[in-house]
Amino acid sequence: MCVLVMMAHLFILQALLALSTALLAESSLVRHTLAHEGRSIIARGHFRLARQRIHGCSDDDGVLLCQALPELGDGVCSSADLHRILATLQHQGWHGDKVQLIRTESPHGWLPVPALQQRNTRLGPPTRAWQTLHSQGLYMLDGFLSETETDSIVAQVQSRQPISSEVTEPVLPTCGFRRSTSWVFFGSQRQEAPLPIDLLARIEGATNVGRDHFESTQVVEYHPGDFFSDHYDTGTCDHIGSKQMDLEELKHVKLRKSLPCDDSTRRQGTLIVYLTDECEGGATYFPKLDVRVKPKKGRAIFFRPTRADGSTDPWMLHSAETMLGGKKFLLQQWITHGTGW
Ligand SMILES: O=C(O)CCC(=O)C(=O)O
Repeated sequence: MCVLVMMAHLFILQALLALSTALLAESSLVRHTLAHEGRSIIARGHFRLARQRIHGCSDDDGVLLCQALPELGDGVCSSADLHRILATLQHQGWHGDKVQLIRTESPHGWLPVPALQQRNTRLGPPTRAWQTLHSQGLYMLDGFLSETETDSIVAQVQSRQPISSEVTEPVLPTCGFRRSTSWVFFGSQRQEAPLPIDLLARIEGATNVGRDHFESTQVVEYHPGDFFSDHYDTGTCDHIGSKQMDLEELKHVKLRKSLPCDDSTRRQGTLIVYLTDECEGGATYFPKLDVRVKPKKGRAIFFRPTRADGSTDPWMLHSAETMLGGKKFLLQQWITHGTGW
């Protein structure tokens, strides 16, 4: 009897062992599959110029699969790209649509982001006041500032010293080029004229984010011929750094080891408020959503350039189309995941 009981126990033990080994094998298979899929999803990039070969990438029916390319974030150009784009721009002069020209000249600007996947739409607009322009996360709110407020900002800001950005060498090796004029307001300057005294409180209410995440507030002017080519507003990543690079360093940027772009340095929100409406050209265009927003006094738009983990949302690529005539002023508030300034 005793021997029989012992044999039964042994049998049960063996069966349990076999079952747990099978379960372990299954779960490691699942883990392996997930890791493999994760890698291939992360490594996918969109490539717009057909039949162009890039070292370390293979073409999969129009989608470039790059195992070796690091995920670079905000569209990094090599120095050769930068020089080619600048030469093309200079050759064309300052007339015509430079944004489109740069788009076709800078393939790498499109490479480093993950493939377009449907964004988790649960996030939604920051408050119910916003109208959804695109379900991937672009929102609009008319009347964020009154006409009196927009006119007053535009009239007063011009008596201050602006910062001009000329299209020469970009400060960072991104493919985003711009020409515009900005006025930057830091700290308590944001609660004084020419900005409305309660501006920060209003932005907090509309975006649902506290002011300690706000960067400086900017007013930007575009003269005819000015523009800002495709970019993501994501903020810098470790591999780019916030310092200026000289041309020698630029050459090596693609060879650097990819460092994660964590959420502390990147932007979780962009709020743009248009201060004028009488311009020709000069719309804000989201090429991957094919949505074009025309400036209108007091109109705000909001979108999230990165996801909660700080990774770039490829859908949010956008540009300021070339101003062809008239006047364009806007107010802009960038919002970081970390602490602002
Ligand atoms: O001027 C615009 O319409 C867009 C501005 C913009 O994208 C930016 O300043 O980051």
